[in-house]
Amino acid sequence: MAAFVFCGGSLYAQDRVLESNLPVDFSRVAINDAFWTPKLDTVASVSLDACINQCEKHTARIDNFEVAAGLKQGVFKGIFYDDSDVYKMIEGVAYSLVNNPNAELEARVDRIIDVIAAAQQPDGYLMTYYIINGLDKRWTDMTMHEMYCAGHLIEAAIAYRNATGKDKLLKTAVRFADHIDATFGEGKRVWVPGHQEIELALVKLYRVTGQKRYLTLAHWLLEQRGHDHVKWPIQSKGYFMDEYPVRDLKYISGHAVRDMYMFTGMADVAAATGSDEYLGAMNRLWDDVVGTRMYLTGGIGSSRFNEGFTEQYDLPNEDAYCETCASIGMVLWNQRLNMFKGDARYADIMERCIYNGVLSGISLSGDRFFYVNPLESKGGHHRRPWYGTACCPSNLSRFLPSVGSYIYAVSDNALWVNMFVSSSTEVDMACGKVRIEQTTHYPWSGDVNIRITPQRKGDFALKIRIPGWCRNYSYSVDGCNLSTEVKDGYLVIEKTWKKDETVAVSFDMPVEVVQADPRVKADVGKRAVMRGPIVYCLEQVDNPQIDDAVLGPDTEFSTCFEESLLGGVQTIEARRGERVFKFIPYHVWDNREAGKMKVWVDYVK
Ligand code: FUB
Ligand code: ZN
Repeated sequence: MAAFVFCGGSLYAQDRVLESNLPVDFSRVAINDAFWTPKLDTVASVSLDACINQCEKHTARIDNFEVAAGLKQGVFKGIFYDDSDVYKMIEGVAYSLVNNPNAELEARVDRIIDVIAAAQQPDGYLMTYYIINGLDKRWTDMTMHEMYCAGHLIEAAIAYRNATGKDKLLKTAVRFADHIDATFGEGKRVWVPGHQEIELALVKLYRVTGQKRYLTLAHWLLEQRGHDHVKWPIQSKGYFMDEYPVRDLKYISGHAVRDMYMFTGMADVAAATGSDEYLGAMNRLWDDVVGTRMYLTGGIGSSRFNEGFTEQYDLPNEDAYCETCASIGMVLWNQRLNMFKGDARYADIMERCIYNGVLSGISLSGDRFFYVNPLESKGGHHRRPWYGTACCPSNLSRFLPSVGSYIYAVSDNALWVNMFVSSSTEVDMACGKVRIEQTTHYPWSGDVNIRITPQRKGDFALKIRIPGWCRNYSYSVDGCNLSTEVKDGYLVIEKTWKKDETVAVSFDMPVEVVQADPRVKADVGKRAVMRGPIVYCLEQVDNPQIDDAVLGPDTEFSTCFEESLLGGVQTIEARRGERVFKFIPYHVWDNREAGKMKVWVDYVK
C-alpha cells in the first residue's frame, strides 16, 4: 500500500500563490436559483441514475471490471477507454452527494468501487481493456488512453473521498499513480500521453496527498511533448499536440478535448510550481482559440474528422462538431486563466460556454445528451440516451453538479463575483468571515442584488464582473452612488464593509444582433441574436417558415418570459413588416418535436 498523507480537501490549499484569486468550491456554495436549481435537481435525480444504468445495465462497463477482477468469466466489451466513463460518473455522483445526500445511491457506487478495486493488479495497474486482453500489451501504444483513464480515476477518487470521507477509491487511484510514477519519468521510460488528462489529475493528487512526485510527474509528462519521442501510428503530431514543446506553442491544432485538458494541466502545473513558464504559450493559444476558432456558443473544434481544429475562421454551422466535452474543457481552462490574471474576459468565456455550448449538451429531461453541438440542423440531429463513446454524458454528469465552483472567488483582500446565480457562501477574508448572498433572475434579467455580511467590520474589495456582452450598467451600494473603479472587467467596490450592506447592479440586457468576423465564410450575410449571455436560435416547431427567415435593420424585437415553455425561458419575437419569427435559447433546442434549427439567419440591409 502506498504511503500518503491526506492534506485536506481544498484543491488550492498548499501552493505558493501565483494566482490572483482562488475559486470558492461548490461544496461551500448554496444555490437557490430559478434557472439552476431545477437543472441541478434533474441531474441529481435523473442524469446520474441514467449514467449508472448505462454503465451497469445497458453496456458492459461494469462487467468489464468484474471480468478483470475475476468475479465473472467473459471478454472485454466496448471501447478500450470505457473505464473512464465509470470514473466520471462516480465523480459526478460524488459532487451531487455533497448537496443531495442519498444513501441508496452512495451504497450503489460503493459496490461499484469494490469491483474497481478488486480489478486492480498487484503492481497497481488498472485498465480493464489490457487486464482482460493481455497485460503483456500494456504500455506499448501511446494512443491507447491508459493515462487518460488513470487521470479520470484520480479525479473521481478525490471527489468521492471529499464527498463521503471514504478512501477506498483514492487508495486505488494512488496505487495506479504510483505504478505510473515507478514506470515513467526522468531516468525511467518515456511516455507522451495520446489523450491528455492525467496532467491535471496528478496536480490534484499532489494537492490532496502533499506528495510532490505527482506534480513532478505531471510536469515531466508535459515536457515530453514536442521532442520527437513518438512515431504516432495514426494522425499527425499536430493532432496530438506533439509538434513543439508546450511552452513554444503558438497555435492550437488537433483534438479539441485533449487540447483543453492539456492547457488546464499546464495552468495547474504553473500554479503549483509557482512558475510562469507556460503563461506565454497560454496567452498565444487563448488569442488563437478565442479570436479565430470559437463559435458564438463557446463551442470549439469544428471538424468531425479529427474532433478538433482545422484552419482559423473555419466555422461551418451545420457541420460544426463542437463536442460537449470541448466546451467543458474551455470552462476548466478559462477558470484557471481567470485565476492567474484576475481578468474578467476569461470568466466571460466560461459564461458563454456554460450557458450555451455546455448546457445544450443535456436535454431538459436530463436523460438525453448531445455529443455534437451544431449551430444549424435540417432536423435530423437529436440528443441520445448514450453513445458508444460516452465521454459527453459522463462529463456533463460531473460538470453540472460542480457548477457552483464558478460563481465566487477570493483573494487576500477581495471577494470576486464571476457568475450571477441566486446563491450564498461564506468566505475567509483577512478581516474575518464574510457572507455573501446573491439574488437574481439571471440569465433572463440583468438585475443582481448582492448582500454582504462580514462577521465584523472590515476593509476589502468586492469585485463584480461586468459581463463582456454588457454595454451599459448601473449600480448602487446601500442605495448610494459610490465612486468606484473598473479594473480588468470588474467593478471594484473598495470600502469598509459592515453588516447587511447591499449592492444592486443592473446590467442592461437588450436584444443584440451579432455579426461574425467577415473571415468566417459560413456566416457571411447572416446575423445571430443574443440577449445577455444567451445565444438564441430559430426552431421549426415555432417557425414553420424557418427557411424564409430574414433579419434586417428594420427588424423589431420584443421579449417575453414564457413560464410554461421549455422549463421557463425568455423568448424573443423578431418582427419585420408582417413576418414574425420566434427565437428560443439555443441550449434548449431539440426538446420538442423534431425540425430544422438555425442560429445564424440571413440578413438583408
Ligand atoms: O477519446 C476519449 C474521448 O472520446 C475524447 O475525449 C472524446 O473527444 C472522444 O474522442
Ligand atoms: Zn465528449
